Amino acid sequence: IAMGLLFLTACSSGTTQGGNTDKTESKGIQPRVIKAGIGLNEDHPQGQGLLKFKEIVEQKSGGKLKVQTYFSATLGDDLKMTEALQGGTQEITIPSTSPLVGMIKEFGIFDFPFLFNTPEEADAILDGPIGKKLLEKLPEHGLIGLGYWENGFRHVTNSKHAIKTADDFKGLKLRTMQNEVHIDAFKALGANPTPMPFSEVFTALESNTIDGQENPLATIKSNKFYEVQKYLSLTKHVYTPFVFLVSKKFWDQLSPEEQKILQEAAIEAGKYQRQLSREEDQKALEELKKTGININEVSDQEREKMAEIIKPVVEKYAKEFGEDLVNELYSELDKVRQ
Ligand code: TF8
Repeated sequence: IAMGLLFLTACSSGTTQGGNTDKTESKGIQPRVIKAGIGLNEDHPQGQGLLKFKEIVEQKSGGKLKVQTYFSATLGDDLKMTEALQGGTQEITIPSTSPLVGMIKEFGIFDFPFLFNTPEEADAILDGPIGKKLLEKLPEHGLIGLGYWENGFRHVTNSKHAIKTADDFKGLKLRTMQNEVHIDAFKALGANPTPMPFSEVFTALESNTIDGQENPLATIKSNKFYEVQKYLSLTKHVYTPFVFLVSKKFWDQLSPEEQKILQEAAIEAGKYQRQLSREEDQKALEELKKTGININEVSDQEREKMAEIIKPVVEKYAKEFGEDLVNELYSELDKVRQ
């Protein structure tokens, strides 16, 4: 009896310490419905990764935690869904880090053009101390970050002409993400950047409100941009990640057991998602060739020229995001490259 009492006391003090009035630790796994929305389609690696996450969560929870999936921005664009997480009306979303830079400026280091050469370099930084440090900034904004997934290397499409040299950017009206590094980088190249949410891009291309956009091949394929674009130039000008976000309001109601299930599922599904994303990057190129869009390579020499033109922009933002952080980023990258 004495031991039983001791156990009960330990449990209840554990929960009051967490600041919760309900006894989360004794709840184990509760039946819950988790609303998860993303901006891209179900057939995109982001959508397939979310389905994998759902499968893992439902299996690990014995069917008690149900993940309701919403694809193709039906719940809104990246920023709107992130706000819904903060307000507690949606539980999960997986946005690009780029539009979150208005909230946490340091995420902008991942928007530096020509930073990563391979997806593996990105993995090492995102899964290492720098990636972790940035996830730790999320809770004060009402968000929990469970890790990074892959969006990938971005390439430019447009309706005017092939981009073969740095000069070819001049005068092009290009949609960018809502992100100052991207806006300033394209300005430096002489383009006319037009930031807008992703969900508006197809229509803007179709109506010629803009000449072009830039995204990874899987997205250009899945969202059928080849139907409204003539040229795809393999600029590989920047790698951008996704971040797996959970509403903190929701997270704080979960038992440690439930939190563990979501954390593990986000990582496990993320491994699957990255793998798929890399396979799809290759496959999408082959399939895009069949659509009739004009595809051209961009020489390393021209990509270096572009990087040179953008360098002052990167230097400006390195100061703004914190030189210690940026120096740490470069030295971590050096380690990975050895
Ligand atoms: C963009 C991003 C998007 C994603 C997605 C809609 O261009 O690459 O594809 O963030 O959530 O806005």
